[in-house]
Amino acid sequence: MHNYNVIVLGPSGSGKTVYLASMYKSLSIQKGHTSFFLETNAEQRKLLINKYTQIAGPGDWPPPTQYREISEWQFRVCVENESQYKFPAFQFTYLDYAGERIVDAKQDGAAEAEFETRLQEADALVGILDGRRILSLMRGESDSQIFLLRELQNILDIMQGTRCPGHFVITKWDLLDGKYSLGEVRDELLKNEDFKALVKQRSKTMKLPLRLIPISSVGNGFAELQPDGEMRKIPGAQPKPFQVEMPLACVLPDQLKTQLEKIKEKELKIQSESIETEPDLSLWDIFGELIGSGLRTVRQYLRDEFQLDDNLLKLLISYAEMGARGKREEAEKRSEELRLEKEESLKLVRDDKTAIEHAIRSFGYLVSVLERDFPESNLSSI
Ligand SMILES: Nc1nc2c(ncn2[C@@H]2O[C@H](COP(=O)(O)OP(=O)(O)OP(=O)(O)O)[C@@H](O)[C@H]2O)c(=O)[nH]1
Ligand SMILES: [Mg+2]
Repeated sequence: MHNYNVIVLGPSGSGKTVYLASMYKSLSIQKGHTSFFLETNAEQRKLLINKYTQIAGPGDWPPPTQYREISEWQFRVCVENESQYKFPAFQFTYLDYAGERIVDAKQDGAAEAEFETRLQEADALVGILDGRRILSLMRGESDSQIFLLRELQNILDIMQGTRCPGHFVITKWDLLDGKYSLGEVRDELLKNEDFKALVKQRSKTMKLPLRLIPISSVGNGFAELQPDGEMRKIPGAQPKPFQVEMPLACVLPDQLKTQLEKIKEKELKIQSESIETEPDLSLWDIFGELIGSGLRTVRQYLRDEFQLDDNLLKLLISYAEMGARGKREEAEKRSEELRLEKEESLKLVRDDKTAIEHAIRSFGYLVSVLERDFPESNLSSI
């Protein structure tokens, strides 16, 4: 089973652990929208469920992750077919670093070396932007400078040194929802020169997918930020996690996109053209029709998990190539098509291969929903 390493980076208190517990809880049962589920071992399940119970219950929030504790969570994406047979499709290893480590990483040699190794092995980076800090930034409050100078800068420095796809996740979106749009938040962040430079470097020069995903681990109406800074739980309210599945769903489609960009670069080198002089060439421009030998050449470069059925591969390539360029109606049409295809493919699940194909279709569908509802989430078009 293919494993993807995902590193969650963010300062202390930004909501990393609450997000992972909430994602696991939301995805631990296969439901219509997602149509796969997450499984973990008995020990981690207990820990995550305990954390979630603490989050959802009336008492205190779970305590911060300890400095020495590197939490590593293993999630298997499984698909259950209509006869209730379960097939594992992929594994995701999530690394949840204690926030303090990110800020102080440079002070501890051994920890820094280990962290570096992990970074080089990562398939995706998730930079956590604390929704509460973003709220201060939008309001022009004084502590927003701390956010920009210290917290955001640390995440940017770390991302700068890597070549894997990444996204920014804005946590605690419940605090911003209805007050500010994602477009407004994005524009405010882009006023920061370093943020803007990173976005440009990743999307234009490195051709890496980059997203800005709003999530809320508890949803609207569960907690209220008090003037003294306390995050007070509203008595009797139930959590309704919002978009916690999206960052996970983006990992595979973004990996495919990254691989396709590398293929283009290699092929252009062979054809002795430079990707810089021809920035927006599609795979079709380079290989001609993606049938027969064109598709075979692309396949030679693709990693094992993307050695899919011809039709599915072509479909995924066409969506990856379309990226953020489509209009709203196209985005709606695309997500509806993907929803229907995903439902059809569930009926065909009978072994690991068909389960993998179904899981990939489900991820593609979720990404299309994200791009439909939050077109500004795709930073590649900046
Ligand atoms: N309103 C709101 N508050 C949240 C949400 N998620 C987390 N919080 C608040 O943020 C606090 C910190 O969340 P954690 O997940 O523990 O933060 P962390 O990033 O793991 O922090 P460290 O473990 O110290 O690195 C929680 O105790 C909550 O008060 C959310 O979705 N909405
Ligand atoms: Mg934590």
